Amino acid sequence: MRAFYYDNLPGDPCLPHDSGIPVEDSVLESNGVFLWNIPVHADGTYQDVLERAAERGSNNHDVVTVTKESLGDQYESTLKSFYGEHLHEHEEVRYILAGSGWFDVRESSSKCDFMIALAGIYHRFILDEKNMITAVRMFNDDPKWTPHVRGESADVNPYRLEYLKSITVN
Ligand code: KMT
Ligand code: NI
Repeated sequence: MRAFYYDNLPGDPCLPHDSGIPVEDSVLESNGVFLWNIPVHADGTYQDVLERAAERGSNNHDVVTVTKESLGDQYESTLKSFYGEHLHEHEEVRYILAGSGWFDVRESSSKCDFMIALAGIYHRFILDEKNMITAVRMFNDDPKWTPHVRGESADVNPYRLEYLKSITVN
């Protein structure tokens, strides 16, 4: 996984948009984004990833593949909802099994990358030029995917306010 500052230039959002300025892990962590690269076991399982997620309260997971073929009619709308900048009222916990894409806070995620982004962080996601990613999504009890799109109402969402408070250095 490579983390870098977005170049903010117009153009195809699937391209890297790499400003050339890396983001240190400590900066990501102080903003509530945690990254690891944890190999899949030879038999295809990833129990240690699920255990780490469980330590943070995710007791359940599913696997999603984002491609035109796998999503069919839902492809465009799914990508649109991922790419609109949003927050969730829960952590976004993802482990990449195959493919690649961009998480903005802009890390390039690829195989075996494991990411936790705290509740209340604005983020967006887009596929890269290869147009394919398979991710394990970890969650507590039932899946809750509701995106709260950046705006006046999400800006004062209690989870947003709590997140902002948690990253304020005293
Ligand atoms: C989200 O809510 O932003 C996502 O689930 C990103 C995509 S995981 C392939
Ligand atoms: Ni999200």
